[in-house]
Amino acid sequence: MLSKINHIGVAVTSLEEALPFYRDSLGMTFSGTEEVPSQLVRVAFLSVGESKIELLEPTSPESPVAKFLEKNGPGVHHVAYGVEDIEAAIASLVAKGTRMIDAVPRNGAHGARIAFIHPKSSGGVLTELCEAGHHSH
Ligand code: CMX
Repeated sequence: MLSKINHIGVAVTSLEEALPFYRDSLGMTFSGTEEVPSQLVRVAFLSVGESKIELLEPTSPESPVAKFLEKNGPGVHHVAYGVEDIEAAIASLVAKGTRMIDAVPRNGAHGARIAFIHPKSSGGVLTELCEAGHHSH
């Protein structure tokens, strides 16, 4: 069902403050920032080989990432797996009793379609399914 780890999401208070470590100290390839209004975040993608890190900055106090930062401070926020067919993946998980945050996919960065599994159903690890868009990461 899963093709690979698509990216790892990292919650930050400021993209500008977090970027130099990943881009300059670690030397990862920075591919720009994008606002994802449906998730109330601004994201930056950095790649190393075929793996990616997604830095997440909240754009509103209502953002799930703002709540996460309040509770935990900056750090690893979610793991995203690539899927070929997100509706089929959701249906399969629901059939196995998994609690989805998104039973219907929503739009993520880079034209991807995404759906989150509730951390209560995945041992405390917020888990994302990610079906790549045409011009996607
Ligand atoms: N990882 C693990 N657990 C998490 C979590 C995270 N990133 N975020 C929240 N939780 C846990 C909380 O610790 C809390 O656990 P307890 O009940 O044991 O205390 C529980 O989930 C509920 O958290 P909450 O702070 O009360 O917040 P909400 O219920 O309002 O929301 C969640 C929780 C997971 C439903 C919400 O954060 C969500 O919908 N997340 C998915 C969307 C998202 O994060 N989008 C940003 C990413 C954008 C992108 O990649 O494009």
